[in-house]
Amino acid sequence: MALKVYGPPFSTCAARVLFSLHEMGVDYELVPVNFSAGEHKQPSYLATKNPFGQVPALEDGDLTLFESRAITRYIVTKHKGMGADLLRLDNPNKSALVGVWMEVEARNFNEPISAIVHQILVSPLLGVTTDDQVVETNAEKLSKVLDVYEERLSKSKYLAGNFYSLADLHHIPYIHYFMKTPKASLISSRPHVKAWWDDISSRPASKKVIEGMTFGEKA
Ligand code: GS8
Repeated sequence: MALKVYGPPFSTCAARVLFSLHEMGVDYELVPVNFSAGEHKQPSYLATKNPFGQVPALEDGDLTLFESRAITRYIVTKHKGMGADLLRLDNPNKSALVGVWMEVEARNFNEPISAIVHQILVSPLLGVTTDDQVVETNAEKLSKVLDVYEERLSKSKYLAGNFYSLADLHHIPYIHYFMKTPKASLISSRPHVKAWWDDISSRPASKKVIEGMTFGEKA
């Protein structure tokens, strides 16, 4: 039985899981979760999929997981040898560097970029006015993070080294939407960051998932 991913494909966190499944060549069934109807807040969803009432959730046989980054690690570990070697599990040094940059994405990068995307792209869809002050504060924070990325990517092609890894992949969902905002120049004005983004977003697996990330509703 194919594993099941719960979540709308436009959701950044659900998409993060889909990128890893496509990279590993794993079949899956995408089970839509209707945000507008509040399906993710229903008692049965909370009890059996994700107690925090969010997407994604993953079901693989008896195993149910939530938290997109934990799910991608599970997929890559379980299907090691099938697709791209995205965790470098056989090499402690490389694997540790993948771990470092996965932490950087989750702790330094995600917060400012998600705030900007939500303010500029999501708020208007919800009838809420964009708070320019929040955008500017987070753009400043993101710039500082991207300065570190620019330096790092001038020394290696990808974040953890000269190999594509989950550390890179985890960035794709938010940058995809961010590039549709007037703040996209924070990426495109940094030559190494821009070259890295062009590279990771044009991988066949990336292109396939990005096709489904149409922004009609909420990211
Ligand atoms: C965050 C999940 C999350 O924010 C993860 O899986 O990585 N740390 C978790 N999910 C959002 C959609 S992300 O586009 C979500 O479900 N939002 C709806 C809500 O909170 O009601």
